[in-house]
Amino acid sequence: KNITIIGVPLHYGADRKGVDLGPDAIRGANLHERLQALGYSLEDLGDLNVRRSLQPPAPGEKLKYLGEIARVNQDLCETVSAEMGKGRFPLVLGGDHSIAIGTIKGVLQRVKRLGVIWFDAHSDVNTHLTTGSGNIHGMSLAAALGYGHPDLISIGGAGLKLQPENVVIIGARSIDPGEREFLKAKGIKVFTMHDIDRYGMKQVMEDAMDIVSNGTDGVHLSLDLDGMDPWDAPGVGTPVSGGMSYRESHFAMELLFERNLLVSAEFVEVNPMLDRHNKTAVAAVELIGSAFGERIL
Ligand code: DIR
Ligand code: MN
Ligand code: MN
Ligand code: MN
Repeated sequence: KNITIIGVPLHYGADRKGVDLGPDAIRGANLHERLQALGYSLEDLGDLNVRRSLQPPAPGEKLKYLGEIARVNQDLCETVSAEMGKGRFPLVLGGDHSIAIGTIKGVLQRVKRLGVIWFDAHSDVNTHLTTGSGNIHGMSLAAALGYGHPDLISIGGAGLKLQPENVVIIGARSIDPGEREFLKAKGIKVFTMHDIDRYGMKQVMEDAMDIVSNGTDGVHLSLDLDGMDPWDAPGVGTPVSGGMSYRESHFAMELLFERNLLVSAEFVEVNPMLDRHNKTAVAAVELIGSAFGERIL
C-alpha cells in the first residue's frame, strides 16, 4: 500500500491559466493526511517541470503547444513507469487532461492489458483533424488509443496503446460531431448522463467495471473534475451543466474501491482561479479518499 503522488502543473492543453495551480490546491485540501489516515505510505515527488510563459500559438493552430505538452508527457510517462516498477501506485494530480497521455503510457509499460475508466463530461477523442478548439486536453483519450499526431501517439514507445474494448467513459454530456463518429467506429462504451439517470450509478458502475476488468490485468482511473456537476465542482475550465452529483461521484469511487481493480489514478482539470472556496480541490480529495477506502462508518 505505497502511493507515489506526482503533480503535473500543466495548463497548455487547456490553453487557460489556473489549472496549472491544481496540484497544489489538491495537496492543500489535506490530501496527505486523508491518505495517511487510511494507512497508506506516501511519497510525494512534487511537481514535474513545465516551462512558463511560452509564446502563444498562431491563430487557428490545431495542436496548441504540442512541443511542450509532448515533452512533459514523456517525462510523466517515464516517472509513472519507474514508480510502478518499484511496486508503487501512481497518483497523478493535474493539470489539464492532456496529461492522461503520459500517465496511461507509463502504466501501459507495466500493465500491457490495461482497462481505463474515463470519468468526464467530455470524451476527449478529438484529433488534430477533428478538433475545433486546438486544445490537446480534448485529444488525450484518442492519443492513448493510438490516434492523433505522431508526437503524441509515440510517447512511451511506438505501438504502446489502449484497446478500445477496454475503455469506458462515464458521465459524458458534451461530445463533438467528430468524436461521436470516432466512438461509434471504435465501439467505445459510453455511459452518458442519460444512462446514469436511467439505470442509476450502481448499475452503471457495475457494468463499467465488468467491461474494463474483462481480459485486463489492471484498471486506470482518469477522472476529470468537470464530470461532476458544476454546482459541486465549479473550478473547472469547461463546465457543462447536468453532471454527476457529489453523491453519485462519491458512490462511484466507493464501488471502485470495493472491486479493488485500480493500479493507477489521476485527478485533473482542477482550476483554483475559477473555483469557489477551493470547493473543487476539496471535492477531488473527497473522491480520492473514497477511491482509496474511506467509509462513513
Ligand atoms: C472540446 C472540449 N471537446 C475540445 N473538451 C474538453 O476542445 O475538444 N475536454 N473540455 O475536457
Ligand atoms: Mn477531459
Ligand atoms: Mn472534461
Ligand atoms: Mn468520502
